[in-house]
Amino acid sequence: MEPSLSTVDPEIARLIHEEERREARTIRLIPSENYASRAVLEASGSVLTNKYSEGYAHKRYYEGQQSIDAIEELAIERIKRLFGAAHANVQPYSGSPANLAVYLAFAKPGDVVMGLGLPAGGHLTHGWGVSITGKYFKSVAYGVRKDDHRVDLDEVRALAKEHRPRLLFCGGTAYPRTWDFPAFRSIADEVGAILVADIAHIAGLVAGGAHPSPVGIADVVTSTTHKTLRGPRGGMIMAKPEHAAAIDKAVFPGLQGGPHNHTTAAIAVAAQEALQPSFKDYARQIVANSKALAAALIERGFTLVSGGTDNHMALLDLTPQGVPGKVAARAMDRAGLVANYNSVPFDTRKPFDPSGVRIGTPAVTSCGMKEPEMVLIAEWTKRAVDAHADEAVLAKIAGEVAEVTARFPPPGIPVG
Ligand code: DSN
Repeated sequence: MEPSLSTVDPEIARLIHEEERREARTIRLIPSENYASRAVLEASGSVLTNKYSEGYAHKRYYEGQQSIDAIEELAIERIKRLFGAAHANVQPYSGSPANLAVYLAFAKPGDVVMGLGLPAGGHLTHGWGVSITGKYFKSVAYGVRKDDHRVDLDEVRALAKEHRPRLLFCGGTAYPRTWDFPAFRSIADEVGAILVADIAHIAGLVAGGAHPSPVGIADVVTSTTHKTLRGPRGGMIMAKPEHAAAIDKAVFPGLQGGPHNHTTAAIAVAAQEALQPSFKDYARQIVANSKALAAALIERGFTLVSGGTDNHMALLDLTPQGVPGKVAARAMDRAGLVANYNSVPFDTRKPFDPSGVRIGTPAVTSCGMKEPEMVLIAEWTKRAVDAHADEAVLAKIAGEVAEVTARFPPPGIPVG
């Protein structure tokens, strides 16, 4: 019998076990995180990690693909069925490589690209300056309105007409409101741009019918697979039929080598889970929880960017509390509430020391928490932010959190 991990490498085994306990005993509020199921974790930790498979099913550069071809075809077929997509590529290593493949498929260095600016809730790979996408392409960022923090479609249209982008991105990482994909389609058509919807954050909501779908509207839809979709860490691209060949060529051989077959299998499993009727209930409950949490926070005096949420996340602007986002997020962490500090639109502080904290409900919903628990989370958040320098209060909250999380064990984790 081969020695187990705890025999071969007790240090790593211990750290993994500690992480299991941390994940089980704290409240996971980072909106881009979730708990993958045991089935997803099993596929992800399988022998498929041993295999090289450059190419696509039945057109590989290595032999021995009997299982791999079938697995990749299943993953593609399920993703297409889940989203109603004409074409799917499940090989991107994650969301950023998926977006980079889109640049490679349609744009040349120096071309104009447009996306929501990072400070307004956009993603680095939508053309932000420090990313390769902002260095190799001429990036024009649109923002959100100062009064309601919504994307200003008039501004998007005016900028698009002025700069004629090759790629127009919609989607973001800290945008708590619904995306109007048909409106972006009409702007893209007016200026001849390729419309790219990055649904990394909301893929599970789209799959479950809790957010409108851009599939069939956008030319290309990119996503990660591990956020609201609850799969393994991975990426995917869906495209209209006329763009299928360009996307596939850009992913391989354009950008990547061999696909991560263990991830492909786990994406297939996650898609199978998301195709079950219960996933619609899950997606709906994520949004119901998010709205309940937002309302309970507002009741407790917090200011929310845009005044609330339509989706799985909310962004707290802690300027009125006079507590920097980083100080608040670290105090919350010590209290067992794991969130991340984040810039808010028009932030007067720097990105590494911003005014906001970003929270979300995909993970707590995976644990079975509902509206009553959202009120508890809001109350703990208030107490933790108020007592950010009081270790005794933070420890007391962490104890209360552990008592409640014991009643809501997360999927995929063998310890309580
Ligand atoms: N890092 C992801 C997030 O937390 O939103 C986006 O890439």
